[in-house]
Amino acid sequence: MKLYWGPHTCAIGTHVLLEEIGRPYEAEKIDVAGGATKEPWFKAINPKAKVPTLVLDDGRVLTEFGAIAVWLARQVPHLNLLPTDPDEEERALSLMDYAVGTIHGQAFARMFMPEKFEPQDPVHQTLGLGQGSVKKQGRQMIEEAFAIVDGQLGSRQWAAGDTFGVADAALFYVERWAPQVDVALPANMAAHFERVKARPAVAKVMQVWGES
Ligand SMILES: N[C@@H](CCC(=O)N[C@@H](CS)C(=O)NCC(=O)O)C(=O)O
Repeated sequence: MKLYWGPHTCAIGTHVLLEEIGRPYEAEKIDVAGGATKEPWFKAINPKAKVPTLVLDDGRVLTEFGAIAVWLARQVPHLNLLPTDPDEEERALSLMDYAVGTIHGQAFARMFMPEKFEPQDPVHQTLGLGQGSVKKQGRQMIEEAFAIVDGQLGSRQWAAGDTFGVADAALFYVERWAPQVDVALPANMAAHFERVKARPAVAKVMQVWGES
């Protein structure tokens, strides 16, 4: 298996899951911020031009954080990365989808790429008129979403079930972005973030990413 990743991206959650499952893999760093995902060679692999992109040994290409996470979890059922209990499984998928689709895709995206959310007419585009309000909205969405996740985590060690799993990897990558936008993690999320970081697999990945 080969994971394409770029610094500061959500692909760290996938990298963590790969490290956790203990199967052989390669990880190739690409310059996402510099536009590497838009280059023809990368789009030939993943036309969506995004990381995480996971290429399997038989050449199949897996995309989308949640889909890759579930696929990886199913390779190693004994690790319980996705709970088998239907209620806990729903909880894991719900939290993961909220982290990926709403917290990342809606809220952080407004902070990181406000130009994609502001009106596309030449006046707004030239003067950047809408960016301030887009960022403000993004911050508010992050704070509201963090409060919801914090309440759902409560005193639980892990997002769902009794062990680390796919939802923890998703929460970890959005928790890690909080300082970049100067938003404080609420107490339960802050404790969760430290718990995830303390895992040997996570420490190893963070070292590779130059974040330890
Ligand atoms: N829906 C995708 C989102 C992935 C995504 O947004 N990746 C970002 C990095 S965090 C990316 O590759 N951006 C490159 C670009 O847009 O040029 C998923 O869940 O995997």
